[in-house]
Amino acid sequence: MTHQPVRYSREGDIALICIDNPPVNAIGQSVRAGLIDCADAFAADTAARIAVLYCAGRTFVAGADIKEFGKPATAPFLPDVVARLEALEKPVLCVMHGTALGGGLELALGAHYRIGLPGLKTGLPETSLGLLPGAGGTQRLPRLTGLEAALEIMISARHISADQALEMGIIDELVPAAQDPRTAGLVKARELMAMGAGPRRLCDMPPPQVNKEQIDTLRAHTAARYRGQNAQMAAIDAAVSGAAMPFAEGMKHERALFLHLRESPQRAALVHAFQAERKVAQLPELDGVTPRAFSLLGVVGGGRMGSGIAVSALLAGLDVTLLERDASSAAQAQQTVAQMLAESVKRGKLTDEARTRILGQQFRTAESYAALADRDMVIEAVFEDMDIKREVFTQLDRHCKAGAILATNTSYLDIPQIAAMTTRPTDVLGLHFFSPAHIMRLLEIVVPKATAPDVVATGFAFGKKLGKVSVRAGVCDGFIGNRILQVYRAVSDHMVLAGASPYEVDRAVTEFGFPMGPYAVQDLAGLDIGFMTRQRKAATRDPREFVARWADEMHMRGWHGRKSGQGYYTYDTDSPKGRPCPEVEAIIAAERREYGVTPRNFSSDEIIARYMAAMVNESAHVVGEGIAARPLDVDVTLLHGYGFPRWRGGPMHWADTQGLNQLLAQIEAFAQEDAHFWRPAPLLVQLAQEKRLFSSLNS
Ligand code: T1G
Repeated sequence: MTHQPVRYSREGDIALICIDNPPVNAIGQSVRAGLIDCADAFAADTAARIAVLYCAGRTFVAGADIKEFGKPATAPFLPDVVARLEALEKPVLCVMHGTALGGGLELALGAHYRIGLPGLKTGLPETSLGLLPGAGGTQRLPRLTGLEAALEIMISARHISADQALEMGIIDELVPAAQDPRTAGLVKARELMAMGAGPRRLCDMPPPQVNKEQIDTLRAHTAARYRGQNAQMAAIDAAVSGAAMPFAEGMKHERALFLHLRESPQRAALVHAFQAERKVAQLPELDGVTPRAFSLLGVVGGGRMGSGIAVSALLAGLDVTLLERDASSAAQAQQTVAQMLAESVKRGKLTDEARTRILGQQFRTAESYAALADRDMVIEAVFEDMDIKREVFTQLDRHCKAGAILATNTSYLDIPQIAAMTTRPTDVLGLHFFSPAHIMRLLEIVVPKATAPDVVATGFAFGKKLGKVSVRAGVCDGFIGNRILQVYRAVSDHMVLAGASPYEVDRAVTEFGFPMGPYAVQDLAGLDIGFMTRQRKAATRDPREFVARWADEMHMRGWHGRKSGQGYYTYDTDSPKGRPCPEVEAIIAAERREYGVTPRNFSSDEIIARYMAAMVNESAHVVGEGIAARPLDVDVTLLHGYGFPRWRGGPMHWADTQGLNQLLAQIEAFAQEDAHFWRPAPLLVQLAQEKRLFSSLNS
């Protein structure tokens, strides 16, 4: 018998409409059709006086089926399904549990009564997918909560809690104790019948009041906050216009806006990002491999990174022993961890009691490697120096139990070389966190050839436990993210040498959608970091590679960026965010003269064309060499670790939208200026010739 995603049944005079479409009861065509059939069955069932709509499984409907986007829309359409429910002459009660989101909340709003189970989260996150609520959410929710509250939910795309939903009137009642949705529905339905409750339709409620001044402010704020994005402004348009027209007209207006966004490149990019960050942990090498234990974690090094890693693990419920070299460093680490946990309490991620419990029971510092003997996994986060790593891994090898996993957080040192310092190279891998480690979600799992499959699987299980987005990386200088970063920073320097100012490059890059440009980022990270990287690479650098000397000159002057008040930008009370610095431009001009360069102008378009061509080309090298498993792995890395604008999907998704032939032609033209830097990636050449897209490699 084929699975029925929506089932109709009756208990006495109560009809039960149950959606059962794992894993999250997404509303695809079969669910929509099933709901229409059940609505018709309920209407015709003279013995049924009220209907309970609920879901089986872990959550009420989590939204329309994202997998259907990009394909032709198929009837019955969700707005019509919701309208069918709402129009029923007998009352419909909806029981919401889990994450009732998007089309799930809109379906619930089509019911006449709504109750929530403890732990319910709800909301209209469509704008995070480049859409707006397209099944009446922009019309019904404002009638329930008021316009501003509804718009805040749509624009922020945040999940609101059960208590907030009750307070806003989205649910009529929060069921006190954890019950299964069916039982809770039957109890409430009997109550409603006893009250003689009839249909209560949101479409019949008066439209929300519009405070023009507040809406204008909201429009301005949203346009600035979501610069370049379409969905948020469209949601405002749909809801505000709907408030000034009959319900049916408002629904038509919402539908037109929704269908337009559904076909937009931004929707395609955002859905790609959503699917990619889930697919990135799905790797054939992990199939059927059982991870090792990792609940007892050791961290070596209690600086910002080590403490951040410890806090990330503590927040995930792991037990952590943090090793420092002496009592004062251990005390400092203890203080850093306690402070980071206090910040988590302030951000509402943790209760004060939980923080006390963590510090009392789950966390401890130590000064002897013997304290790590019971650890399932140890992550080293000490200074980026091979001699120090050698000392640490020699000690770990000596003290850690057999089967313990030894991980390094190094950003660029040679992990196979570190592994060779131990007698257990199969148990060694890289876990490259991004600072601050307890906030940034990206985790590069760097896998030397010798690493055992269950060690890799443990890295991914550990990353999932910590709520990270884990990406598998092969071994090379900079792994995936930093390797690509170095190239688009280099192309920026090439353009600055040729005549662009650092400030023009930063402006073009922020207009493209990055939060900051490459020079502002270097100021933030510290120009001394860049100086040390250049020094490190000097010995092995290809002599054909251009390296700007102005950055060294700035370093010599003690200009270390934001932390010293002077970098590419000048930072002071007048310009806390930094202002261009004529002295920097003079230093750059002097270097141009040394190279005999006559500076020329660069338009923002040319800056972006070169910036993105360099980024895509290096990304294609990274995928072609197997450092990244698929193009989507590069997209996820750049989205989650380097500020790539999510509504553009990542460099490889973006490249597909531009056309690989066009990009290859640009790179080949640039290669006339510098064949070494602009060597076309073989994978890009191959795909362009075969008229394929990077996405064809994401399966
Ligand atoms: N459609 C299809 N599949 C979905 C899905 C959806 N809406 N949501 C999740 N999945 C899949 C997901 O791909 C994964 O699959 C599995 O479910 C578990 O998800 C008309 C147009 C609900 C909070 O934006 O936020 O309604 O990888 O790993 O961490 O106005 O999924 O196992 O094969 O994320 O527990 C609006 C999107 C849609 C919610 C659960 N709804 N989903 O998180 O599990 S647009 C959303 C989420 C819409 C209407 C509009 C999360 C979650 P696989 P997961 P999780």
